[in-house]
Amino acid sequence: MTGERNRRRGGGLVLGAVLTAGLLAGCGGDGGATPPASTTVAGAGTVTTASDGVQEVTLQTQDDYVFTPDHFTVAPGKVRVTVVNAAKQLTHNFTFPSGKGPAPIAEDIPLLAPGEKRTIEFSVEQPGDYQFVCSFHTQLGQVGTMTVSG
Ligand SMILES: [Cu+2]
Repeated sequence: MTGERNRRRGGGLVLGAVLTAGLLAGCGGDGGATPPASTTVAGAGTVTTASDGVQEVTLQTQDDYVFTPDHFTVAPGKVRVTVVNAAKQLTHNFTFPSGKGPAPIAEDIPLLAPGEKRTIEFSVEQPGDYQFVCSFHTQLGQVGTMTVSG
């Protein structure tokens, strides 16, 4: 059981290394690739209230396995989350796994290709910590937390 999980995780890391090697090999004589982090969306993770009263926040993901930021806090009510995939290579998604928060959140982004951005809107009432993940890369640590304040 544990061995199988370790093997799968190892496979993911090897794949990541191959992709990285491919990127490095492909950059030729142009002086090197631009690090993905330099494309961070301005204001990522800052929760603002839109003119329609809905709380808004933008998260980013890229060719590593993280959400930037991986934590944000909202008040109970309507929330609009936009996820920007700044990756050149990796397709991600965004979902709240069932049982990982005080109440279920059914809204998700099933597929987010490189260069895409998508927005979902949902309501939360129950205070607490809601885990969100990219289900493709959960085992590589692509997880985060939305806190609903009390
Ligand atoms: Cu992912």
